[in-house]
Amino acid sequence: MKNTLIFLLSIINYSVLSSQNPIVQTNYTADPAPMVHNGKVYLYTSHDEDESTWFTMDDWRLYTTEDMVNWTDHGAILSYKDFDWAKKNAWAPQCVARDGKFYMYVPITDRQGKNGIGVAVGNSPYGPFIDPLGKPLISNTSADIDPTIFIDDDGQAYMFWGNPVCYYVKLTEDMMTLDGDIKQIPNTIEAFGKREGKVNEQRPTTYEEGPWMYKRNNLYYLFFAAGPIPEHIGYSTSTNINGPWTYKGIVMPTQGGAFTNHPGVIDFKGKSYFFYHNGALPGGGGFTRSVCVEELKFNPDGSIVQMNMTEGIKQSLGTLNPYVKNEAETIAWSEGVKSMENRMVGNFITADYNDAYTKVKAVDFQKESASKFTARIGTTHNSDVSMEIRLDSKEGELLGTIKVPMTGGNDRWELRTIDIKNVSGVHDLYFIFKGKAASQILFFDYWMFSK
Ligand code: FUB
Repeated sequence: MKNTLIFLLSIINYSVLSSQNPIVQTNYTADPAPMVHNGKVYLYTSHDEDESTWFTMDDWRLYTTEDMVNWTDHGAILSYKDFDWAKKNAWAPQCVARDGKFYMYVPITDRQGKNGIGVAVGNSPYGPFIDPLGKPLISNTSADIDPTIFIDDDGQAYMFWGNPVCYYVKLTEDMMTLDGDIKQIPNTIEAFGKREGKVNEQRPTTYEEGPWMYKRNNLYYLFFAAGPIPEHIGYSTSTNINGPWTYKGIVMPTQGGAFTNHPGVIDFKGKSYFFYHNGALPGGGGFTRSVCVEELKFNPDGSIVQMNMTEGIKQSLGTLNPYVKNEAETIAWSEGVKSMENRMVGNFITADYNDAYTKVKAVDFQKESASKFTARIGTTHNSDVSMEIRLDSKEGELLGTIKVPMTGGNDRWELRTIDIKNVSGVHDLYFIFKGKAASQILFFDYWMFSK
């Protein structure tokens, strides 16, 4: 009995410590829109401002990964302010690649207070993106939010969107022109299932908002945020992108402390992944949401194995090379850390309290030992500020401690190199930030090891 208890406690302890969801801890993020491009996942998100009590959302952020556990923060890559006609509400986006260009489709409220969908174009998935139309691509009704773009195997592009009904339209190859009339998927019980709870004339089915189009084995899957509020995620399928659609059930039930949810689905390195959001971070809730990811599994008949919100993907799909420059904002897990950006160094992180930390997973030091560690770092505080480098846990083996130089601002940085205890093999790496200040203890831009 005692042994069983110890075993169970060790599992619980391990699983709490190894949680990977939410995948971004340095900002509140929502409405995940993953895109796979050249062996990398580009995750575009909307962004809830800290302490938000409404959908206060000004910009869209980008995170990337090659291993599904270490995510690099690329900061805000587009703002509603980049659209001359926009007033507010940088809501659920999606970016797609076509012929070497990247198209960001975004819902925005215009200066007349009308909802619409804009498109911004970039030559790189990191931006910059510009608005070539200078006006919304779609602006018909208040339902015009939450675009999902899908390019079919024959090259035909489609946009689906809407709340409380789902519209769709073909796009021409330039991705910025409507090709034909806007249609609406009939909002029938057959297509979207019967809504539970109070009868609502406007919303008779479970379809609410946030559609995401996906295709597998010639079957089209329409994922969507489903009502009543608080939302769950449902899905419908069709053998034809023009329908008819058949409601197939729940992908993820209502969970996680946010009253909205939003699906995003990709195939990556032989697996399928389902992105969503909840309110799981400290201070989190309906207007301070966080993006999470689960592996998406299918039954042999193509139906989806319903899933719960869990601690996420724990197994890295690769290893990280410590002998090249690694960004401090490449993080598998962190506590007490915020990401920031400026012109001088781009994206970097700051620690908001003593013992705040970041963790990077599956770092491969190889057989030969690393013996030196270098970081670009700085602080505005005169008192003792340092950064510990530890292995495998926050209390794990101490490789070394860097005394952080008083540079005087996050526009002034120093490169510091220290000797460390020799290390080889594959390890999780922890950076633990020490200092007495009440916030912004230090600034940390990048790190690398050498032999
Ligand atoms: O994030 C703002 C809005 O909340 C989105 O557009 C909806 O899908 C819901 O998540």
